[in-house]
Amino acid sequence: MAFDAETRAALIDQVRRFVTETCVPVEAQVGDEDAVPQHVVDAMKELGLFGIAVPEEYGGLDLDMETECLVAMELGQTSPAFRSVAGTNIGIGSQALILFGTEEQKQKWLPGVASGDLIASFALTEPEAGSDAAGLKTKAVRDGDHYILNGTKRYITNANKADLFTVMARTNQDEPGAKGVSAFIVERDTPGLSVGKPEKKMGQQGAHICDVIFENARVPAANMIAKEGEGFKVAMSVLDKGRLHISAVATGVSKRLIREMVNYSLERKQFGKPIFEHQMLQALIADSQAETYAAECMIMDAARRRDAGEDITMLASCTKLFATEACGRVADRAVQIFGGAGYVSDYGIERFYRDVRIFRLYEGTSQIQQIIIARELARAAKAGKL
Ligand code: COS
Repeated sequence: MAFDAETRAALIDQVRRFVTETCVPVEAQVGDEDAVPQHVVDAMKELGLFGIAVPEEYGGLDLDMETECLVAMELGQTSPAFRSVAGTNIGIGSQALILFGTEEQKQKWLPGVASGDLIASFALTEPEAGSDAAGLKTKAVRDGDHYILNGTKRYITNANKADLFTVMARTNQDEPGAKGVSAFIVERDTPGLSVGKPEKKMGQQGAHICDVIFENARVPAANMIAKEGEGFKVAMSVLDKGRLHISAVATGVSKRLIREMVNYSLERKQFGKPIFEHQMLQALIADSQAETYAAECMIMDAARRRDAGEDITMLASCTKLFATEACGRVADRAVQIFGGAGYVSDYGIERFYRDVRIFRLYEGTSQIQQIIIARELARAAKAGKL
């Protein structure tokens, strides 16, 4: 839904207040305890954050991509673990259902996804299939009006809280690539589905990733999303949108870190004056601002084009590559400006430094984004459209 400027500004303002008043005060606690407090989750539900991408008729806010990115940029201005609570409902966990689900499937699950009563998760990656997603091995073999799933999914965000999973599995065992893959909605209580223990991670404590294991899990054929053999394309379309969303979250973190750098360097004195007045530090801050502004412009342009119905596969990859790499540089500069204080945990800067590292890995590594960009250029050239 396209929002008028006033309604959109009010929504952004609400999210900003939620971030500063509810999330920021408990950032350190979440980092230490590896859990987001229930009152924060409840506040997110109240704000409707779980359903921002869900169509209105299923109880969501149905934001256009431009507004979703603005919201994600606000949510990024605190520990990314908070965004992750609703992140899979907003993005990769629910998008297959939203984009390709049947009316019946949507009615069954989307209202719960929108309210946050159902947590949706996206299960593509496997122990032997990360960047090469089309090489996935989880099998789905037809048995009457069910499919029997066997295999293991790895590093699945929110798996330990999920009520339903969008699972990509191979339905054609004679076709080893993308064409043999189908997508399913699999409910958590399906017999034969189990979830492993949360992994210990470098950062984003409070957000969890686990294995999801299928041992003869019987999934109704009615839970297939799109047609048999279309699951890989479903996953890639989901990721096109997810990559824009992640770019916005990363850029939100960059904005926060720039604020931290400026405020700290105006206060902290060395050589008889605030360190901000040392031009070498100004350069670090200025580069951070220029790169963050560039990322913001890319995100807004790509989001508007998606809203206008354009294919944004290449733009989403350009944006994710640039925004997440820029965020990594900004976090590194923030540690540099804080000096020793950036390396100890009291100031929270080292936590952000660890938190942002995953942005360059998940939903497609920077190298995968480069491959997609180059391929899309070659495709356009061959079609005479470059
Ligand atoms: N939207 C729709 N369809 C797409 C698509 C997209 N963005 N990208 C690819 N496809 C289609 C292709 O058109 C192709 O279909 P046709 O054969 O009918 O033309 C099919 O999907 C296979 O695509 P492709 O040949 O490009 O697949 P590859 O295995 O060569 O590689 C990459 C695809 C590398 C781009 C893909 O595996 C990828 O994105 N990997 C990273 C996975 C990832 O992000 N994992 C993170 C997990 S979630 S945290």
